[in-house]
Amino acid sequence: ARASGLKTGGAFTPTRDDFQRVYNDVAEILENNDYDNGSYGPVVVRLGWHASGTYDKETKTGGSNGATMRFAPESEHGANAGLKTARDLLEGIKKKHPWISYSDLWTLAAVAAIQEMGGPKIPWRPGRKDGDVSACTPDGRLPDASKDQKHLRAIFYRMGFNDQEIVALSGAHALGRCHTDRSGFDGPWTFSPTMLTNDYYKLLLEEKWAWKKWNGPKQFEDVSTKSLMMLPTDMALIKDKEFKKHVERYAKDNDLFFRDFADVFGRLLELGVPFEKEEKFIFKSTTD
Ligand code: ZEM
Repeated sequence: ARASGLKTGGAFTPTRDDFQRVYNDVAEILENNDYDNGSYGPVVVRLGWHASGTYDKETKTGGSNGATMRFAPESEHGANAGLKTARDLLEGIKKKHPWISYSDLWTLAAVAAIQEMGGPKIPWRPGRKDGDVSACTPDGRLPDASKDQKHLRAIFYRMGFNDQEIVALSGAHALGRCHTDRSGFDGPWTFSPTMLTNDYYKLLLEEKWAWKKWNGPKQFEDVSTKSLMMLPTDMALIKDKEFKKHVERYAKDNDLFFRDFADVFGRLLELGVPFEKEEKFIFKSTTD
């Protein structure tokens, strides 16, 4: 007999072990030397964030429930350019575990990516249900990197987050890079884009940043190596006094960053989801 979820008349009640199996399968396909810096982890984190960050607390629309990025027009929104890579990658996992909803899968995969890239444990719970095209959110709910702190606050306050939480979430830019064929911007934020660390905050404070001279969208480069980048919205975190306070706290204390990031990223992935159960799972990482 199986130790976990029972199959009775087609209905399947997955257990913690079943979700851990999904985690393990995601963890196994993240590393790939033919892709970017050798890992799909960053783009999978971005998928989980963009699936969730559409939430509007006033109308209670958007959020990770529904996985509406599967459908146009949401899949075609400029902010989601390149995320097909992550959705297609996870399609193989969905085929192997057809009982999981896309919305649970995308958020669980983001949790797996954070943990496998050396980040903190992110408590996660199942219960998201997939929606249809009618639940697609209007364009413009995700942040625009060319803007300033006022825009950041408008976007993230709409989701229900405060200044400290905006700064904590932004630490995810330790991971991955910008692609000219996706956002138009170019380059990574840190020297170790497949490891979650507080380097994003340290580099923001310690490097000298200047406008990059090129034909692309306005972005910053580090003066000393010219190999790293910051978006205008990243620089807003040190231009704004309230934000900068938190950048300084996280630059000094990686444990504090990990604690706050785990808490706020976990809640981001739950925005707008009418969960029936309270219990959260903490997945074993492959390195545990
Ligand atoms: Zn990002 N992000 N983001 N972000 N992001 C990019 C890439 C990544 C903003 C943004 O415009 C961009 C958060 C917040 C914000 C990640 C995670 C999280 C890119 C580059 C842009 C332009 C896309 C490309 O060209 O491929 C803005 C304006 C934000 C407002 C604060 C939050 C919150 C995140 C998670 C918690 C990650 C992991 C990437 C790297 C993706 C990759 O493919 O490498």
